[in-house]
Amino acid sequence: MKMEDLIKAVIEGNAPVVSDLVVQGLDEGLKATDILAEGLTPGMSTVGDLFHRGEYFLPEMLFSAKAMKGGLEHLESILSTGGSDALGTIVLGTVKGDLHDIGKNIVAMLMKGAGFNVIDLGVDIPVERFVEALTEEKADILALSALLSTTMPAMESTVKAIKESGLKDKVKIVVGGAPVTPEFADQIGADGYAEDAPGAVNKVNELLELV
Ligand code: B1M
Repeated sequence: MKMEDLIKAVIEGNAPVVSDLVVQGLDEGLKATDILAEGLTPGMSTVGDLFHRGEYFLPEMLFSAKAMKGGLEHLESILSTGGSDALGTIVLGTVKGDLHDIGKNIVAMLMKGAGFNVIDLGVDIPVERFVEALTEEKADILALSALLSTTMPAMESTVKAIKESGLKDKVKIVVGGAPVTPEFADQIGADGYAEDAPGAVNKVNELLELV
Protein backbone atom coordinates (compact mmCIF):
# COMPACT_ATOMS: atom_id res chain seq x y z
CA MET A 1 0.00 0.00 0.00
CA LYS A 2 1.33 3.41 -0.93
CA MET A 3 0.69 6.24 1.56
CA GLU A 4 0.26 8.69 -1.37
CA ASP A 5 -2.70 6.64 -2.57
CA LEU A 6 -4.26 6.71 0.90
CA ILE A 7 -3.71 10.47 1.22
CA LYS A 8 -5.29 10.97 -2.24
CA ALA A 9 -8.30 8.80 -1.34
CA VAL A 10 -8.93 10.78 1.87
CA ILE A 11 -8.68 14.05 -0.08
CA GLU A 12 -11.12 12.71 -2.66
CA GLY A 13 -13.44 11.44 0.09
CA ASN A 14 -13.38 7.99 -1.46
CA ALA A 15 -14.51 5.85 1.48
CA PRO A 16 -14.31 2.39 -0.18
CA VAL A 17 -10.75 3.02 -1.39
CA VAL A 18 -9.66 4.43 2.00
CA SER A 19 -11.09 1.37 3.72
CA ASP A 20 -9.42 -1.06 1.28
CA LEU A 21 -6.04 0.67 1.50
CA VAL A 22 -6.04 0.69 5.31
CA VAL A 23 -6.84 -3.03 5.38
CA GLN A 24 -4.17 -3.66 2.74
CA GLY A 25 -1.62 -1.65 4.75
CA LEU A 26 -2.35 -3.64 7.91
CA ASP A 27 -2.12 -6.91 5.96
CA GLU A 28 1.27 -5.84 4.67
CA GLY A 29 2.42 -5.29 8.24
CA LEU A 30 2.34 -1.50 8.37
CA LYS A 31 1.86 -0.08 11.88
CA ALA A 32 -1.58 1.39 12.67
CA THR A 33 0.10 4.51 14.06
CA ASP A 34 2.03 5.01 10.80
CA ILE A 35 -1.12 4.58 8.68
CA LEU A 36 -2.72 7.24 10.87
CA ALA A 37 0.21 9.67 10.98
CA GLU A 38 1.47 9.29 7.41
CA GLY A 39 -1.75 8.58 5.49
CA LEU A 40 -5.08 9.50 7.06
CA THR A 41 -4.01 12.62 8.98
CA PRO A 42 -2.04 14.36 6.18
CA GLY A 43 -4.96 13.64 3.83
CA MET A 44 -7.39 15.34 6.19
CA SER A 45 -5.02 18.21 6.79
CA THR A 46 -4.94 18.89 3.02
CA VAL A 47 -8.75 18.83 3.00
CA GLY A 48 -8.65 21.58 5.66
CA ASP A 49 -6.28 23.64 3.51
CA LEU A 50 -8.50 23.21 0.44
CA PHE A 51 -11.53 24.31 2.48
CA HIS A 52 -9.61 27.28 3.86
CA ARG A 53 -8.65 28.35 0.32
CA GLY A 54 -12.27 28.10 -0.83
CA GLU A 55 -11.53 25.16 -3.16
CA TYR A 56 -13.52 22.70 -1.04
CA PHE A 57 -16.92 23.26 0.55
CA LEU A 58 -18.81 21.56 3.38
CA PRO A 59 -19.95 18.52 1.34
CA GLU A 60 -16.38 17.67 0.28
CA MET A 61 -15.21 18.03 3.90
CA LEU A 62 -18.00 15.69 4.97
CA PHE A 63 -17.08 13.05 2.37
CA SER A 64 -13.46 13.13 3.48
CA ALA A 65 -14.48 12.96 7.15
CA LYS A 66 -16.64 9.92 6.40
CA ALA A 67 -13.81 8.26 4.50
CA MET A 68 -11.33 8.93 7.31
CA LYS A 69 -13.75 7.58 9.92
CA GLY A 70 -14.18 4.39 7.87
CA GLY A 71 -10.42 3.96 7.75
CA LEU A 72 -10.11 4.62 11.49
CA GLU A 73 -12.60 1.83 12.24
CA HIS A 74 -10.03 -0.70 11.03
CA LEU A 75 -7.38 0.81 13.32
CA GLU A 76 -9.54 1.17 16.41
CA SER A 77 -9.19 -2.38 17.72
CA ILE A 78 -5.40 -2.11 17.43
CA LEU A 79 -5.01 1.39 18.87
CA SER A 80 -7.43 0.92 21.74
CA THR A 81 -6.23 -2.44 23.04
CA GLY A 82 -4.58 -1.83 26.35
CA GLY A 83 -4.08 -3.29 29.78
CA SER A 84 -6.98 -4.83 31.67
CA ASP A 85 -6.76 -2.84 34.90
CA ALA A 86 -7.82 0.74 34.30
CA LEU A 87 -5.19 3.24 35.41
CA GLY A 88 -7.88 5.85 35.95
CA THR A 89 -11.12 7.17 34.50
CA ILE A 90 -11.21 9.88 31.85
CA VAL A 91 -14.34 11.78 30.81
CA LEU A 92 -13.82 13.09 27.28
CA GLY A 93 -15.86 15.22 24.92
CA THR A 94 -15.95 17.98 22.33
CA VAL A 95 -17.31 21.18 23.83
CA LYS A 96 -20.70 22.79 23.22
CA GLY A 97 -21.28 24.10 19.70
CA ASP A 98 -18.53 21.98 18.17
CA LEU A 99 -19.27 18.91 16.05
CA HIS A 100 -15.70 17.85 15.19
CA ASP A 101 -14.90 14.43 16.59
CA ILE A 102 -12.25 12.72 14.47
CA GLY A 103 -9.33 14.00 16.56
CA LYS A 104 -11.22 13.37 19.80
CA ASN A 105 -11.94 9.80 18.71
CA ILE A 106 -8.23 9.23 18.11
CA VAL A 107 -7.46 10.68 21.55
CA ALA A 108 -10.03 8.22 23.00
CA MET A 109 -8.50 5.25 21.18
CA LEU A 110 -4.98 6.00 22.39
CA MET A 111 -6.16 6.65 25.95
CA LYS A 112 -7.95 3.29 25.99
CA GLY A 113 -4.87 1.71 24.47
CA ALA A 114 -2.78 3.19 27.28
CA GLY A 115 -4.99 1.45 29.87
CA PHE A 116 -7.50 4.12 30.89
CA ASN A 117 -11.24 3.74 31.30
CA VAL A 118 -12.57 6.33 28.81
CA ILE A 119 -16.10 7.72 28.99
CA ASP A 120 -16.54 9.46 25.65
CA LEU A 121 -19.54 11.78 25.84
CA GLY A 122 -19.38 12.71 22.15
CA VAL A 123 -19.70 16.15 20.55
CA ASP A 124 -21.53 19.40 21.34
CA ILE A 125 -21.47 18.63 25.05
CA PRO A 126 -23.00 21.20 27.41
CA VAL A 127 -21.22 22.09 30.63
CA GLU A 128 -23.86 20.37 32.83
CA ARG A 129 -23.31 17.04 31.06
CA PHE A 130 -19.58 17.16 31.80
CA VAL A 131 -20.25 17.95 35.47
CA GLU A 132 -22.81 15.14 35.69
CA ALA A 133 -20.51 12.56 34.08
CA LEU A 134 -17.50 13.52 36.20
CA THR A 135 -19.59 13.07 39.34
CA GLU A 136 -21.23 9.81 38.24
CA GLU A 137 -18.03 8.22 37.01
CA LYS A 138 -15.82 9.53 39.84
CA ALA A 139 -13.42 10.50 37.08
CA ASP A 140 -9.79 11.47 37.55
CA ILE A 141 -9.46 13.45 34.32
CA LEU A 142 -11.62 15.69 32.17
CA ALA A 143 -10.36 15.83 28.58
CA LEU A 144 -11.82 18.57 26.37
CA SER A 145 -11.50 18.96 22.62
CA ALA A 146 -12.33 22.03 20.49
CA LEU A 147 -11.64 22.51 16.78
CA LEU A 148 -13.22 25.90 16.21
CA SER A 149 -11.89 29.21 17.46
CA THR A 150 -15.55 30.10 18.09
CA THR A 151 -15.97 27.20 20.56
CA MET A 152 -12.83 27.95 22.59
CA PRO A 153 -14.96 30.14 24.93
CA ALA A 154 -17.11 27.05 25.62
CA MET A 155 -13.94 25.31 26.77
CA GLU A 156 -13.30 28.20 29.12
CA SER A 157 -16.84 28.13 30.53
CA THR A 158 -16.59 24.37 31.02
CA VAL A 159 -13.41 24.74 33.08
CA LYS A 160 -15.07 27.55 35.05
CA ALA A 161 -18.13 25.39 35.76
CA ILE A 162 -15.96 22.51 36.98
CA LYS A 163 -14.28 24.89 39.42
CA GLU A 164 -17.63 26.25 40.59
CA SER A 165 -19.02 22.74 41.06
CA GLY A 166 -16.30 21.98 43.58
CA LEU A 167 -14.95 19.11 41.45
CA LYS A 168 -11.66 20.79 40.64
CA ASP A 169 -9.89 19.25 43.67
CA LYS A 170 -10.70 15.76 42.39
CA VAL A 171 -10.30 16.21 38.64
CA LYS A 172 -7.42 17.34 36.43
CA ILE A 173 -8.36 19.02 33.16
CA VAL A 174 -6.53 18.47 29.86
CA VAL A 175 -7.43 20.47 26.77
CA GLY A 176 -6.51 20.21 23.10
CA GLY A 177 -7.58 20.61 19.50
CA ALA A 178 -6.18 22.56 16.55
CA PRO A 179 -6.86 26.16 17.70
CA VAL A 180 -5.97 25.53 21.35
CA THR A 181 -2.56 26.69 22.59
CA PRO A 182 -0.61 26.09 25.81
CA GLU A 183 -1.12 29.79 26.63
CA PHE A 184 -4.88 29.47 26.24
CA ALA A 185 -4.87 26.35 28.44
CA ASP A 186 -3.01 28.32 31.14
CA GLN A 187 -5.27 31.31 30.77
CA ILE A 188 -8.47 29.30 31.32
CA GLY A 189 -7.01 27.38 34.26
CA ALA A 190 -6.67 23.93 32.68
CA ASP A 191 -4.05 21.64 34.20
CA GLY A 192 -2.57 20.55 30.91
CA TYR A 193 -2.47 21.01 27.15
CA ALA A 194 -1.55 18.51 24.47
CA GLU A 195 -0.95 19.13 20.79
CA ASP A 196 -1.90 15.64 19.61
CA ALA A 197 -3.34 12.33 20.78
CA PRO A 198 -0.07 10.73 21.95
CA GLY A 199 0.69 13.99 23.76
CA ALA A 200 -2.70 13.81 25.50
CA VAL A 201 -1.86 10.34 26.83
CA ASN A 202 1.53 11.56 28.06
CA LYS A 203 -0.06 14.56 29.74
CA VAL A 204 -2.63 12.40 31.55
CA ASN A 205 0.11 10.02 32.74
CA GLU A 206 2.07 13.02 33.99
CA LEU A 207 -0.91 14.62 35.78
CA LEU A 208 -1.82 11.33 37.49
CA GLU A 209 1.85 10.85 38.37
CA LEU A 210 1.98 7.49 36.58
CA VAL A 211 5.35 8.28 34.99
CO1 B1M B 1 -14.57 21.83 10.08
N1 B1M B 1 -13.36 23.32 10.38
N2 B1M B 1 -16.09 23.03 10.16
N3 B1M B 1 -15.59 20.27 9.62
N4 B1M B 1 -12.93 20.96 9.72
C1 B1M B 1 -11.93 23.01 10.55
C2 B1M B 1 -11.61 22.77 12.02
C3 B1M B 1 -11.24 24.31 9.97
C4 B1M B 1 -9.85 24.59 10.57
C5 B1M B 1 -11.18 24.24 8.42
C6 B1M B 1 -10.48 25.43 7.81
O1 B1M B 1 -11.03 26.50 7.71
N5 B1M B 1 -9.22 25.26 7.40
C7 B1M B 1 -12.32 25.41 10.31
C8 B1M B 1 -12.15 26.09 11.69
C9 B1M B 1 -11.58 27.48 11.62
C10 B1M B 1 -11.41 28.03 12.98
O2 B1M B 1 -12.31 28.09 13.76
N6 B1M B 1 -10.19 28.43 13.27
C11 B1M B 1 -13.61 24.62 10.23
C12 B1M B 1 -14.89 25.19 10.03
C13 B1M B 1 -14.92 26.68 9.79
C14 B1M B 1 -16.08 24.42 10.07
C15 B1M B 1 -17.51 24.92 9.93
C16 B1M B 1 -17.84 26.21 10.71
C17 B1M B 1 -17.78 25.07 8.41
C18 B1M B 1 -19.12 25.66 8.07
O3 B1M B 1 -20.15 25.19 8.47
N7 B1M B 1 -19.07 26.74 7.32
C19 B1M B 1 -18.34 23.71 10.47
C20 B1M B 1 -18.59 23.80 11.98
C21 B1M B 1 -19.49 22.73 12.48
C22 B1M B 1 -19.50 22.69 14.00
O4 B1M B 1 -18.63 22.08 14.59
N8 B1M B 1 -20.45 23.37 14.62
C23 B1M B 1 -17.39 22.59 10.17
C24 B1M B 1 -17.81 21.29 9.90
C25 B1M B 1 -16.98 20.24 9.59
C26 B1M B 1 -17.47 18.86 9.16
C27 B1M B 1 -18.74 18.42 9.89
C28 B1M B 1 -17.73 18.90 7.67
C29 B1M B 1 -16.19 17.97 9.40
C30 B1M B 1 -16.14 17.33 10.81
C31 B1M B 1 -16.55 15.89 10.78
C32 B1M B 1 -16.28 15.23 12.11
O5 B1M B 1 -15.37 15.58 12.87
N9 B1M B 1 -17.09 14.25 12.37
C33 B1M B 1 -15.09 19.03 9.36
C34 B1M B 1 -13.72 18.72 9.17
C35 B1M B 1 -13.41 17.30 8.77
C36 B1M B 1 -12.70 19.69 9.32
C37 B1M B 1 -11.19 19.55 9.03
C38 B1M B 1 -11.01 19.55 7.52
C39 B1M B 1 -10.50 18.34 9.59
C40 B1M B 1 -10.65 18.12 11.08
C41 B1M B 1 -10.08 16.77 11.40
O6 B1M B 1 -10.81 15.81 11.59
N10 B1M B 1 -8.73 16.66 11.35
C42 B1M B 1 -10.61 20.85 9.74
C43 B1M B 1 -9.36 21.38 9.09
C44 B1M B 1 -8.09 20.91 9.76
O7 B1M B 1 -8.08 20.49 10.91
N11 B1M B 1 -6.99 21.06 9.09
C45 B1M B 1 -11.81 21.69 9.90
C46 B1M B 1 -8.03 15.38 11.54
C47 B1M B 1 -7.84 15.12 13.05
C48 B1M B 1 -7.00 13.86 13.24
O8 B1M B 1 -7.12 16.20 13.57
O9 B1M B 1 -9.16 17.11 14.77
O10 B1M B 1 -7.00 18.45 14.67
P1 B1M B 1 -7.69 17.15 14.75
O11 B1M B 1 -7.22 16.38 16.08
C49 B1M B 1 -5.85 16.27 16.44
C50 B1M B 1 -5.36 17.45 17.31
O12 B1M B 1 -6.10 18.63 17.13
C51 B1M B 1 -5.40 16.90 18.68
O13 B1M B 1 -5.14 15.52 18.51
C52 B1M B 1 -5.79 15.06 17.34
C53 B1M B 1 -5.08 13.86 16.76
O14 B1M B 1 -3.70 13.84 16.99
N12 B1M B 1 -6.58 17.00 19.54
C54 B1M B 1 -6.40 16.92 20.88
C55 B1M B 1 -7.88 17.07 19.27
N13 B1M B 1 -8.58 17.07 20.40
C56 B1M B 1 -7.70 16.96 21.42
C57 B1M B 1 -7.88 16.90 22.80
C58 B1M B 1 -6.73 16.79 23.60
C59 B1M B 1 -5.47 16.79 23.05
C60 B1M B 1 -5.27 16.83 21.69
O15 B1M B 1 -6.77 16.73 24.94
C61 B1M B 1 -7.99 16.48 25.58
